[in-house]
Amino acid sequence: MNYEVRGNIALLTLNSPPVNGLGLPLRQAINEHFDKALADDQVQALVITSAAKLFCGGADISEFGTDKALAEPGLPAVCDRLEASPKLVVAAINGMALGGGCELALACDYRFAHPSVKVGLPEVNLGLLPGAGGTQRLPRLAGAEVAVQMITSGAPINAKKALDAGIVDQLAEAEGDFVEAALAYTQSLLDQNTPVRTCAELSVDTAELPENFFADFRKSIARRTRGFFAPERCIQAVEAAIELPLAEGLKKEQELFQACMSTPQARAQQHLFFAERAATKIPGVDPKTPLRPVNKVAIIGSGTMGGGIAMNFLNAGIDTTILDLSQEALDRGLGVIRKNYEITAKKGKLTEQQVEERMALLNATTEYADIADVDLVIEAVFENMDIKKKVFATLDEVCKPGTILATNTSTLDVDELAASISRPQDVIGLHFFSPANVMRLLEIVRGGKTADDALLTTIKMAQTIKKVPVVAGVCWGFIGNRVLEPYGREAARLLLEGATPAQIDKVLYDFGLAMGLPSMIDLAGIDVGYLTRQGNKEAFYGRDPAYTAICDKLNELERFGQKTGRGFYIYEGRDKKEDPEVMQLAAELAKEHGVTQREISDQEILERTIYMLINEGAQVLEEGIAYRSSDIDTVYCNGYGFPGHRGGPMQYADEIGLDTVLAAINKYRNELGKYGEEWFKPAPLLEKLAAEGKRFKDYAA
Ligand code: T1G
Repeated sequence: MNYEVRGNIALLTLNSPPVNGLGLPLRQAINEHFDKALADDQVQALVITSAAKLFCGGADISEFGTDKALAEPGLPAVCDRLEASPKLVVAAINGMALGGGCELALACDYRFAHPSVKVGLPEVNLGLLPGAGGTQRLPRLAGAEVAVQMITSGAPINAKKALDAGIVDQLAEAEGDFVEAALAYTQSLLDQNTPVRTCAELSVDTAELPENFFADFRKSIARRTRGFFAPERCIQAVEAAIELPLAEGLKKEQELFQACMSTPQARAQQHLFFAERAATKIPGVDPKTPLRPVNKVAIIGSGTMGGGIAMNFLNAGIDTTILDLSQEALDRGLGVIRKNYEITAKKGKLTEQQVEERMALLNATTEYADIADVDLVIEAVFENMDIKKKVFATLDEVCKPGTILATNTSTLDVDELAASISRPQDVIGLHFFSPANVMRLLEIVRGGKTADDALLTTIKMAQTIKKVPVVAGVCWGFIGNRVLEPYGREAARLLLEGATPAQIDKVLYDFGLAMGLPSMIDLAGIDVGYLTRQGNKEAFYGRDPAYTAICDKLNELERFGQKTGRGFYIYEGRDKKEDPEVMQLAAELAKEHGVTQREISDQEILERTIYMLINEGAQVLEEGIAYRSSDIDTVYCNGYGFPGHRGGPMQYADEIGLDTVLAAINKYRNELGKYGEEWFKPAPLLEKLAAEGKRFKDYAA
């Protein structure tokens, strides 16, 4: 932290890379320099700003769970001291102010901000609530509605909105020296004998608060926050700001904060915060490796995936060319892209001008010669190896040296594709998830010969297009679909053994998944699953014909799911209902395959589906397909609807104990006869770590 006195203003500059995290050292520094300014008679006011591009990223999350987080001065005490200052304190918000960083600013008397900044309280994304006065000061400055929306969504707001809401008092000019402007603003407050202004003197203005506001607000977020512990406590804290004087409200906030901090959910969500960032670090690869440029991109295939992939690059302002075999296909594909943008614009999330800007970056061609000079090509053609090899052979001939050649395959062998051309070092898998312009996850499949710079370039590219990259090795299904497979197998098997689709769906929905497996298969298409299985017959049919029986039968009956109105369920409009025919079918298939039907408990359904998913995750980890267990969690929480409040399958296993998972797997191995012996083999790594009393997160290959 830097300290200097300019005239009669003390300038305190936060300078603790990477994000001015308010860990113990910085909290101590703020206190020390604050005391220094108070003791200096020349100093009449203080300005707090940052030397970094952002103002402050909040409390130091890496301190949570350690003594440092509780060591004095705690962040609440630092904020309370700023608020009680007898000398004027101005927060000069030069960049992003999040969490405790925003609370630090709220504890100052006035807030001066650069027009480009954003302020927010994202603690709810970490399973917490603002714990340094944010839930008490923000409602007093901006009102309960703005406050409860910001605190439960965790979404930052821009400087103009913050000014309108009363969070920021004055915006700087966009150009010019921001610190000088902040000092001049502060001097003007002094010249006007502006008094200190503490939130303790303010009460929450509820005059405009609609009747039943909080009850209605709770209903409005119920679906999005289903299963999460923190959002309700956020609301209770804001209600306390209305009902209690500041000092008591701050106490209530601390109680609620500690209640959140001690939950497995908080551990899970903080785990995911670091997991997402850890996934961009590749063992053995120098992060300073120079990257290849990605200024121009081409997408081969203008279908649903190709169009969705293209939109990601258009949104990032990158020149994008879509190539397809016919002008008709191109016209259809481009029409879908424009329509998608127009729908987004109708929702107010894009302006007409922004739509046109995006469309202006989009080129279309049927000629490979037109994409000779692009930096990255992503093929999104039919999921067939021969077709993909033909595309790659042409790209190999046409594209300039150094162009990264990516396949969007979801299961095919990237190494086989790479070996079919002259430059395997340029080949990589970029597995987008449908809808490709919406889903955050991007599995980056590193081939055996993929060059390090190509790999790091695609990771950076993923972040540029606002995806969450996770690097996977080459195997069937990479990380996501590979680990999903035994989970799907158990759900299908349980149907034969007597569980109903609705029972399985309810167990998994109540666990926190966006939807259970029968519903997910009906949504994705039973015919799609059937086709995928034909591409890997050995894996799906080689060991147990019963395992795919019910899905194959539904496919044969052309019950493809939602798209045909019948699958595991019958669909009438948006309603779905159980179909006795499906249970009858399951009973007949069970008889045919010698499977005994019985009453199955919810707990067995949960354990057999989730634990076998975890078991496969352990295999993937041991094989090095995933570098770390948290990569598997990042995949599952960003691409497969695994509940964020559980932190992902591997974090969940670590939380309940690997011995618990292992004991259950061994139980089913013994209880399920031949099927159990065949399929419930514990992964060696799971057995090893459980025996050592360790967690998956303790494992590094
Ligand atoms: N604590 C510790 N480390 C942090 C951090 C934080 N708050 N924020 C970022 N990092 C690390 C991150 O792990 C990465 O490390 C590096 O900094 C760069 O981050 C009492 C309790 C600020 C918008 O939730 O949203 O305040 O991987 O890659 O893209 O009420 O970081 O390089 O080793 O994300 O420029 C609330 C979390 C905390 C904000 C910058 N604050 N951070 O994005 O960089 S709880 C947050 C972010 C709290 C109080 C409560 C983003 C960013 P490494 P990055 P970026």
